[in-house]
Amino acid sequence: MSARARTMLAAAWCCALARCASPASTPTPAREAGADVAPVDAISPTDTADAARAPGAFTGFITRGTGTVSAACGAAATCAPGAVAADRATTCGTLTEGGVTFPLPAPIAEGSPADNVYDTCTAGGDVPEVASRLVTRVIDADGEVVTGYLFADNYFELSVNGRYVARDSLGFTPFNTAAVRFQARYPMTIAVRLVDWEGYLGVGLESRGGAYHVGDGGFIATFSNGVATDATWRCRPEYIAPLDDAGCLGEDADGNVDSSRCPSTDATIRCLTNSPERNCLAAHAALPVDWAAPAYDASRWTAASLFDAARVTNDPAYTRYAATLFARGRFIWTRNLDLDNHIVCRVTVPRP
Ligand SMILES: [Ca+2]
Ligand SMILES: [Ca+2]
Repeated sequence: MSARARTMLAAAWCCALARCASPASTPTPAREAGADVAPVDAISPTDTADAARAPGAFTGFITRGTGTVSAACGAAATCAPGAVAADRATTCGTLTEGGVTFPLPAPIAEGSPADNVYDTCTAGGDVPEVASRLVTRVIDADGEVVTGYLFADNYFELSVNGRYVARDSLGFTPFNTAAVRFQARYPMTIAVRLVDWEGYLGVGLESRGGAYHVGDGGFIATFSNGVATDATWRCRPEYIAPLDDAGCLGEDADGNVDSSRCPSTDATIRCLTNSPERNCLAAHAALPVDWAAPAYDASRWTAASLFDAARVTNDPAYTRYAATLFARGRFIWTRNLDLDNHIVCRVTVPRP
């Protein structure tokens, strides 16, 4: 990796660690809208020398093994006494390799969490009165007031027109359904950071019955102005794990990374049976710092992939509202629902 590339990548992740995740506080770099972060050379812990890459090969960063758990995690919540306890603790951490520190599983915004329509952590499940107590987040005072409902497996952060609106109140589990209200003008850019959370930070794994398991993601949202998650959204992965070998990753000329050719099941990823906490690899692609900004041109990002609800979840946080709040939406993600653990998606809609 060249010194310039390392500096650029380090700056991007230092920004992430400084919790610049709120798009409102993300500085817009002095470059043309639509320009992508300059590609960086592929690097592996086992091969740190600059080397020629095959055309179409991944140009991001590869790490090996788990990171360090942080003392605090902004996406963790303390459930009420007597509530359904989370079966998976929400932890955050970092992994430093090659002079670059990566936030795990993603940088977490410091902004206020969204209210919930369904919450078994701090409420008894359904919260029917939530719509009446939503506070409108004013992005543009002359804009339209919009109410949205969001379900993420496992975590979302929402921004509209480049400004932070709300984040998921529960990082890992239990699953929850969020409600938001904001006021914003058209054209309206709705952008989400999405995380399939993990129990073993840095290798994209969780524990299922004591065994290592590759969890999957998924996100669905509908908004009162007619917007809903569908194939018109554009998505890009940032953190991909677990991997045996980064050679399965592809990357097109527009910087779209594709992990769909990589082994993606518990049975086919070899490192799961070979001390995964030490041996599984992860890929980290650089995101443009202004990825959520209205001026950023995401038209060349890969279109969101659609997934059947049955492939994503059977949790009541979704199924109780599948035919009502979420009837107009589809579950979206990048092309790999299993390995792509931290992704971003966005859509820009003209005046309806
Ligand atoms: Ca959640
Ligand atoms: Ca996963």
